[in-house]
Amino acid sequence: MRTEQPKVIYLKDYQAPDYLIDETNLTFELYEDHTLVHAQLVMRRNPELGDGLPPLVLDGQQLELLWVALDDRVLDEGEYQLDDSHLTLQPTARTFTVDSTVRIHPESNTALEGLYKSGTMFCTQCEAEGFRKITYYLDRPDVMSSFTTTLSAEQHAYPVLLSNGNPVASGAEEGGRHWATWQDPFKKPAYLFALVAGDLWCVEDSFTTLSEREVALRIYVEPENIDKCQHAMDSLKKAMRWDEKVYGREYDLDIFMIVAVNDFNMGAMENKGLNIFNSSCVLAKAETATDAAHQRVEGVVAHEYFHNWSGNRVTCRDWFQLSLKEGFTVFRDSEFSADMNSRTVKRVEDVAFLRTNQFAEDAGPMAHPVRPDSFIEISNFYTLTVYEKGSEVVRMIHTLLGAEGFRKGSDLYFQRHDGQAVTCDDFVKAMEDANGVDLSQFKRWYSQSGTPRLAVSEDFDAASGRYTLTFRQSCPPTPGQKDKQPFVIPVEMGLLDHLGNPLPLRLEGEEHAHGSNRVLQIDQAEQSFSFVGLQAKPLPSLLRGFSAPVKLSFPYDRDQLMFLMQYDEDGFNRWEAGQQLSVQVLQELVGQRQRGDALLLDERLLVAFRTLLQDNGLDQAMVAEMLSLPSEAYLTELSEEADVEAIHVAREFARRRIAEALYEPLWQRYQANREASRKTAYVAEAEHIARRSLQNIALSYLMLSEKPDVLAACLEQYEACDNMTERLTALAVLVNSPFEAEKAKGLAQFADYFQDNPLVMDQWFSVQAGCTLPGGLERVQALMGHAAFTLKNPNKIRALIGAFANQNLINFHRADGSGYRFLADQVITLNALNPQIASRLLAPLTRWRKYAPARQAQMRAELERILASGELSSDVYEVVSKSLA
Ligand code: B3K
Ligand code: ZN
Repeated sequence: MRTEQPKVIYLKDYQAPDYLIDETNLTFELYEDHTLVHAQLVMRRNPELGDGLPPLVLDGQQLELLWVALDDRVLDEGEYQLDDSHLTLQPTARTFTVDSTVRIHPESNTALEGLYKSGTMFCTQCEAEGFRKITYYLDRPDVMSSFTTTLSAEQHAYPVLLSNGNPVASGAEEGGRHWATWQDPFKKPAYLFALVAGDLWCVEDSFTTLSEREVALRIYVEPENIDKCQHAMDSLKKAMRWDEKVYGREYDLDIFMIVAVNDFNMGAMENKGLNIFNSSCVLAKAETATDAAHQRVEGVVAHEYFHNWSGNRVTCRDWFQLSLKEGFTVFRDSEFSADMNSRTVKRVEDVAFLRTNQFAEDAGPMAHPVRPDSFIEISNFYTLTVYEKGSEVVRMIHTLLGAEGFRKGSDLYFQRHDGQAVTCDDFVKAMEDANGVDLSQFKRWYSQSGTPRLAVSEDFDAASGRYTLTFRQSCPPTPGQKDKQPFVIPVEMGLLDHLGNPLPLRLEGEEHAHGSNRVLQIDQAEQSFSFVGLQAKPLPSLLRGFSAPVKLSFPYDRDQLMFLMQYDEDGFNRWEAGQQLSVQVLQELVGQRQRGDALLLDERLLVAFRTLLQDNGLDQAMVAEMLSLPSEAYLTELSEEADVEAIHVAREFARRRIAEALYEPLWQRYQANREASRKTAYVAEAEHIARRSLQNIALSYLMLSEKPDVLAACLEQYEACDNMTERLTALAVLVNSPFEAEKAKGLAQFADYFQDNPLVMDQWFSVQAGCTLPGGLERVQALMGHAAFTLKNPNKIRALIGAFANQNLINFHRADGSGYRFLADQVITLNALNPQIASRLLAPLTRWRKYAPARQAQMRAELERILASGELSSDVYEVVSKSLA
């Protein structure tokens, strides 16, 4: 907890460290009621700084110092200063050694930061500033050291002892204990340190690198999960091969380990040679994990592996540079997933996620640049902006330079900075130097927050065959940033003729047309591009592949959108046209509802959906994506002032009309796909995933008809399927239906069968948390009393409380404010247990400006109540105070 006034830390105040740590030698004695940590730090004065010897200020929190020695001499109390976050001593020479022993309590660490216990196992999470809860240290990423780590523990309970690098020695001790020593030859910052001790089994494999080195691969799990590791292992090998092929990056140690733990604040952590994962991002098999979960495992395993170069070999100078490793690595993992699966589907999923969630963040009180310039608590900046928008920024560099130019840039970056802690500027500089380009204006993407708007208008001069597109960019004010300078916005585009054919593109001043797809570079507030040689007015297809994270507007009418849905050669923009059509139609319904008019769905949406369903030549996953109406959360993001009830009613009305009007084609596609699923054993591959996704969305529409045939089909799917993808959808559809008896039976059976599998129980909680029927809050409150629920496990909190507050908008925003009160109560409780989780859970309350005055007042009142609730963690304090500012 915070004892002093929280301090704001600024990028502009960055200073290189006074001292460096060349070697770190650690010994951990793990016991049930405490742990002793002995640290020996071989240090020297930073040679790049002056001659004097300033005091050495080591970071340390929640440590009980037993003794400290300087060059082997134990210091008296008067020879050092101790406060609740530092140990300060005075070196007397330019090189010296600091030894210390501290006592810590992993067994009672509920914040899951530093060294803690997950079940019976010891594990660590040090990023960003968790290492200071393990020992006194220079806990900052620009201090890189080699590590040697010895762990000792009781042999029977902790047969497996792991740390970073290579195992170098081990042995038995008296009293049933044993020890192991690990050595990591690569210098690294403390945030990449890891340790694991537990009763674990492992799945083993190996990988031969491009230069023919043999790497041992191991995935460690608790014994009951040993049958759920194959998918992660396959994903790891694919990722290793892909990084060699696409980036020329080889793995560097002789062993690569992944450990799955149940209690983890995030998805996973890229510790050198010893990745620690939330079990939800490792374990997957047909019977227990959905297609989405399989794809998440593949993506996260790849992400953490890719960090070995983008993050570990080349790391961040300071935490303001977090997107240097995260934005780049998200870009790398999304390209990997696109190559392993369907590229267009992956892009559609990522863009829908970005626009719903990151755009909301960028429009809210916590908006910050991809490279923030200040923070109170760095844990609050592992955000959608740093990760997802950061990835979009790297993607734009890739678009501007082309694949080859980008590769030249990444090669130079890795070669130039291997073993260093660097900045976002260094990354861009390598891209510039390798390609001879100037990206100085482009870098505004790193420093300016907010989502740019790009309004496009057209003009056609029939006499000269000249078609002009005019782009006007603007960016709304965000906290601390009123006026913005123009961004560099790459707009990939094409033009279609009246038959839907792509037109050759020739800009005024060019001798010939060059292809039918190109990237326009917008870098001024207002800018026009004229295409010449056109016989008739074309229809533009703009921002193909979502080539920039902007809100683009063009005055398409609904017929034009239907046309683009069918004919655009860019698959992403076919989906995008469908989304825009759906948004227009839904917004019209919202208006009707607000005026008290009868609801009337534009039949063109039904025509468009029918065409999709009847075309058997289309990728089924894309059909499923296109049939999915924009979420209530996205419609909220698009509203000036969101009307929760009207949005819900409008969307539900549209879903029912679609189900009614397209019952036949939906039923046909459902039956054909379910039939195919029945005949094929589960495989987590693109074509099969596509089939199941269309089958499942069809079922969820069909069930709205409440016909007995559909209920029977749903129950058949629920009972007879061989995989969680089909089973969970059948359950979710049942849970949202009026068939109370079947629902109760299904839920009970499911819980009974899967009660010992926490990850499956998470899905059981989520399905119920997401049920939009009235009484949602009461259901969630009741489920908090279920034996499988605990506030100590982040996955459980996300599955039940997080899913409720983020996805079940109609229930969370109940007019009496009880949803808000409930969430605030949970935040107050969690603030003491796990500040990082508490602070994340708060996000929906921070969006209060989106709602009508009555709701605003209720939400603000809950934020005020949290602020007044007592001693707040810096995590919760920062989010609440900024939201109220
Ligand atoms: N680098 C970790 C993030 C850990 C954050 C802890 N507050 C996961 C990842 O992005 O790979
Ligand atoms: Zn990452």
